[in-house]
Amino acid sequence: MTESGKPILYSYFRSSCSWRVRIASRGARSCPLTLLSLTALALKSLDYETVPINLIKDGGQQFSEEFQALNPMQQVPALKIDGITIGQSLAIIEYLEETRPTPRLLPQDPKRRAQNLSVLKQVGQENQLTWAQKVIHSGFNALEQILRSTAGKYCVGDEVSVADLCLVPQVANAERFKVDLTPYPTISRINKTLLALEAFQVSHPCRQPDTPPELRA
Ligand SMILES: N[C@@H](CCC(=O)N[C@@H](CS)C(=O)NCC(=O)O)C(=O)O
Ligand SMILES: *[C@@H]1O[C@H](CO)[C@@H](O)[C@H](O)[C@H]1NC(C)=O
Ligand SMILES: CC(=O)N[C@H]1CO[C@H](CO)[C@@H](O)[C@@H]1O
Repeated sequence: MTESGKPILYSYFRSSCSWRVRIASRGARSCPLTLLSLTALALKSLDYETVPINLIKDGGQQFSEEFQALNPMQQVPALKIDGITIGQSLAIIEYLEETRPTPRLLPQDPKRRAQNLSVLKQVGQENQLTWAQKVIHSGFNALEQILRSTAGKYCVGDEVSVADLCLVPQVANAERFKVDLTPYPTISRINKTLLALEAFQVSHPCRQPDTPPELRA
């Protein structure tokens, strides 16, 4: 916690796992009060402060002794909250879901939740593998097929869920690695719908406290 008592997110603007967590939360600096109600409608309202961890500078700030003491995995994101520090984006999101259940990001019905977790797993696993085109293609092939039966407006019906928090950063990865997305019309459609939401915009890599000026938009 900071002196102000706010949770701290250790984050890197370009990190897709960090972006997942940013969508679920609400950065103190990136969300003006006037937009608050909009965000709260879609996702959890959690005020936090960002401590940027530059993965490239100084040989990687994630390897510093100070950060290693916080997260022995030496990766972002990590969240300091309620007196503990949590690593792993999905573990963080799960903790937020348990402790700040509104609005829910996992379906209430266990069956829906389980089925939809397969969507999540597909995307989540994808992120832990190398960011090679080949791997993104194989993940997206499977996901596109799953989404045909699960998707409404978003990945799972018409409510934003954890799967959506994983999808958008992964599409950004795919674009970065010049993956041809024409075989994935459902993924592309949902990506566009989600990126129109304010919570996905304020959490975007081009709008973080540590985004370099030349990449800001
Ligand atoms: N499974 C982890 C993956 C985290 C991860 O891969 N973080 C990357 C950035 S996207 C990182 O910190 N890389 C630094 C390094 O590997 O040195 C999660 O979901 O949080
Ligand atoms: C994802 O959505 C954004 C915003 O509409 C867009 O700029 C980007 O090209 C989209 N990517 C795909 C693959 O649809
Ligand atoms: C609400 C919803 O869309 N649930 C879906 C979760 O995923 C399975 C397929 O894996 C669908 O059959 C469910 O309808």
